[in-house]
Amino acid sequence: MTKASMSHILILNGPNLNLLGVREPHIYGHTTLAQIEAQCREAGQRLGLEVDFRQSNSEGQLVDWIHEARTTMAGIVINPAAYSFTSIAILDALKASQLPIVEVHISNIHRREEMYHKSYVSLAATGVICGLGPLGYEAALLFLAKHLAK
Ligand code: CA2
Repeated sequence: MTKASMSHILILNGPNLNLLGVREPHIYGHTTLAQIEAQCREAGQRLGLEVDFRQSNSEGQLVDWIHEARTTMAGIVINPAAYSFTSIAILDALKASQLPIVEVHISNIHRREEMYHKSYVSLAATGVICGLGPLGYEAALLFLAKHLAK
């Protein structure tokens, strides 16, 4: 890994998160994904991290990006959205990456219906943040900055 990639963080967002701030604000709030990206870029600058922020509605695309991250990134922040509860493919890709991984959910998944309680992705995550709203992404970056500086 080069010196540049040692501070490079991939932030992945799963299906429907492109609708943030537009639909269902009572659950997910009024902040759009573009605003969360801007907050992550700002936090990254403060913390000395380069942030690569992406969203896809496709499971295969997310798996491909995780594979790519194995050799180019120092850590992953992932909000897998609905794939959290269904995707063994994403779980396996994350495990294979051998990178520090923070799973983020904007809402508190444990206060929601039972189908949202068991995330496969958590089995590969270094840590899990949920219910802090968009601030969860910044908290994840803060953790990774400290973890990578060790
Ligand atoms: O709270 C989160 O960040 C979630 O990962 C969001 C997922 C949900 O399946 C997880 O349980 C928790 C859903 C993202 C869908 O986002 C929408 C945004 C606006 C309108 C409709 C869906």
